Amino acid sequence: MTKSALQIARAAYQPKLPKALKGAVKVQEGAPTQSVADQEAIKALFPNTYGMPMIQFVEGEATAFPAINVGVILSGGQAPGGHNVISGLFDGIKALNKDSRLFGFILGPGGLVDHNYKELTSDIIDEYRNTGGFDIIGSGRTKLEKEDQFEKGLEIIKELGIKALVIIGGDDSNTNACVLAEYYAAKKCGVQVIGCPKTIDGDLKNEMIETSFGFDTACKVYSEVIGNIQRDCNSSRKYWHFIKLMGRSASHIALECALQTQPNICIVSEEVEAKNMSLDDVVTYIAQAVANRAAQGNNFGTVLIPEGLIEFIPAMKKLIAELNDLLAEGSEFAMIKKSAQREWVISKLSQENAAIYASLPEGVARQLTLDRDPHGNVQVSLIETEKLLSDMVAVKLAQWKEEGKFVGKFAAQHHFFGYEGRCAAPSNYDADYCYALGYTASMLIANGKTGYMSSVRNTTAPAEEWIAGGVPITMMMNMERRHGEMKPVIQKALVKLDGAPFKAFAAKRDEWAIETAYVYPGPIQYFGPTEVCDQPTKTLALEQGK
Ligand code: FBP
Repeated sequence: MTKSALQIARAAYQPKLPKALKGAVKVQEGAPTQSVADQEAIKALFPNTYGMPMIQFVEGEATAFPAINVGVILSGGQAPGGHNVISGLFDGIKALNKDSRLFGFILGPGGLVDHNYKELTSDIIDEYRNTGGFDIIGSGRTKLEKEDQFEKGLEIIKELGIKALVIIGGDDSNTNACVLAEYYAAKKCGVQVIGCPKTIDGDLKNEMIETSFGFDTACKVYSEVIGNIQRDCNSSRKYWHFIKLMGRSASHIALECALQTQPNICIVSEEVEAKNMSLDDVVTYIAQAVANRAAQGNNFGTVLIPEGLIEFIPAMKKLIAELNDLLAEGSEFAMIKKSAQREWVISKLSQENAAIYASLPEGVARQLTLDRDPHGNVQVSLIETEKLLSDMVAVKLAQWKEEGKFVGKFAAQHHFFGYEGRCAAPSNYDADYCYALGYTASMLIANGKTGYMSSVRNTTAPAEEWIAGGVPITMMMNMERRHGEMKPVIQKALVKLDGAPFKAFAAKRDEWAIETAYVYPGPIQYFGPTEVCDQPTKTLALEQGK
């Protein structure tokens, strides 16, 4: 494979490790834990993995470890740093015993069920160190939740002599990792399951998991491009750029990018929901900012829109919930001719939802009826919210123009940033964090743990001072309604409106809305001074009072 000079230099980068992981470790156990909510229900569902203590690794004395075989799975959407989790895991099990072996299951959890795997040897691992992407083994969204899947997995686990499985995924995948850990523990199969917190969306975090990996790099890539657009927009002064950013549910990415680039407008879905805003309220808010800038002669600007917005507008949320039932498996919708689908949907919805659905532009209405993902979620990345909002803003401004309330011009450009950031080469932060997460997973395995998520904390300090350990996954769970049933799931971390990142944004947004206060962060730097290369996200720094 031909490589660029940067790729060659980057391959040689040695990720930093917390001090405690640099030699032999020992386990320091904390107090027993309990789930964030619904303790009795979670305890009953996870009798073998509930209540385990928090774990921290401290320096210990070298002991001999037998060689172990480990399996690894990448689950869900790509996130920068996945390859470093795997290389950290590989180096960790090799440090314990050089004869340890690592097997990667191909294309996500489905690889375990279908017995599709490959051994990850040192020459393969070396090809992928510090690179973006999940292509070393591929990823997939198969949901591991049924007993027959667990049993099929067990067959190959036994055949390969695998002692532990590491599942690298988001909240849903780690929930499933915990269910699997419980199942194997209950059956006394002798197979451990460890999770690793992944997702660019940044919504798998809590007191013990500071951030999910990939969030840092993805936000830096998007912020670079938003900055470039802002410079373009400030140069030609003729467009409003509507920029949708990934983040299926939470608005962390949009908020972080706003903190990095200071756009004119950033919509935060969690606020829209809390204020019970309608679609028209959101449109009016944007149109007013456009009109205010136009009054100063500035017919240009930037609007950041979180991908999940549509589901947070209370009226739209109700509509989507009814659509989900209507389009559930086996519904007659699939049999209806494409041209008649809209009318069919309108005829089946409740009066209130039918009126909202009928008012939506054709494209968005169709996008809302597309297939759900395997977890039953609307695929919000396919909904062109940025176009929907700019079209509606244009209509409102035209109306205001007639009424003499708008004197400027309005021309829009649309962008969606998501896939371009998910496989970027990891920033130093993600390269180090991921490598440490993988290495920590190997130590959890060596110490016989199961049902734990690898945890690396204190990451706004130098890597030497990072704290590595494990968090029982049951500790992060609560009961939520999914597909009409109450299920144990890891609680999703949405943007907190009383949290420091949102407050920092809210304190400045009125100023950014009227002024041209753009910041142009530039590309991620991998080599150079620490203040340029090793900064965490603003979200994390603010959350940690830095
Ligand atoms: P994960 O939660 O699996 O990490 O994926 C998040 C995400 O990147 C979302 O931001 C986006 O909506 C979704 O994946 C897109 O999924 P797909 O890759 O299946 O199109």
